[in-house]
Amino acid sequence: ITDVTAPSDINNAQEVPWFPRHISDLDKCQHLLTKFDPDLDYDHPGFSDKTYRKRRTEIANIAFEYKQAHVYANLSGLYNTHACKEHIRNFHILEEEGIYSQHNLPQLEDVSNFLKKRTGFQLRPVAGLLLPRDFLASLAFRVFQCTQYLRHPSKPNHTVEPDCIHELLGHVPMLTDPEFAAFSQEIGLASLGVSDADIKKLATIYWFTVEFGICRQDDQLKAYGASLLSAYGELEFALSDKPERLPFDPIKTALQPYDDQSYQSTYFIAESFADVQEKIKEYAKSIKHPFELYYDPDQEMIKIQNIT
Ligand code: HBI
Ligand code: FE
Repeated sequence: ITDVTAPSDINNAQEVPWFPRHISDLDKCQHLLTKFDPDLDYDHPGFSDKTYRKRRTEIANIAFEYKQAHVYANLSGLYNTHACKEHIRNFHILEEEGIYSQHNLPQLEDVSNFLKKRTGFQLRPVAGLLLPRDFLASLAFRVFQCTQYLRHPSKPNHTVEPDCIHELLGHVPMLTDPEFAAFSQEIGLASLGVSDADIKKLATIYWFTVEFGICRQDDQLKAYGASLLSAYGELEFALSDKPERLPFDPIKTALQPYDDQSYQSTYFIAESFADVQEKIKEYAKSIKHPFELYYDPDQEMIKIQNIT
């Protein structure tokens, strides 16, 4: 298979939204959603807190260390009973290798190097919540856009926007699992060049799997979603008998409305990551793509296979 198509041909040929072709194009995938920005969102818990907002732009880690340790201890105490085995295993490895500990906020580069060796995923710093299209496109390259600030200390157990506790405790241990990494990239690849309506559906699938997914393991329900694994209260709630739980089915899941301000009322159950990956692959085939594409990891480039 050869990559016969110049990017300009693609954009001229039909109405295809721009998408990144080379890993360096992710420089152009940095459009922030302003919705939860503490400088712009009146409801943000840090909106009227000038000191907090200054810190957010300066990314001063040192002052946060105590709070970080508190959240770390609370959450990691729940993992043995509430997290899926892949998360538990990889979290241990991160601690054993000295990358994670309760009293030390790791450097992005150290975590990224660790991940890259394990599954080829790498972290890249991002200033806040990205547009779903940009965020999903990164996953196609096995790049995870990682925030570097911490949640406001007045609300240590929950945050509506991503913060580095969410990324490091929730996402990174899961991206260390090969099957999970493959399924994350699958969602990313499925998102390239598709319509806004299809992006919305894929973002919803991402929401109910990578963020809020629950899976069955040894006849028990365990969390694998990063938003559950980084939110002390919701992790317990999600596995209790209170919320509604449905089997993961991409066609139905993609249409499920959700609330991004508080606990979910519905969660979707996966039989395994391999199963989710297969179902997403299948689902991706039903999305209208202008051409087939795949990722070439050697050149860090998306290759187009044909244009119909
Ligand atoms: N942006 N920085 C960042 N981190 C995320 O985890 C994230 C995002 N934008 C959108 C998003 N997650 C998802 O919830 C989906 O909309 C893709
Ligand atoms: Fe997330």
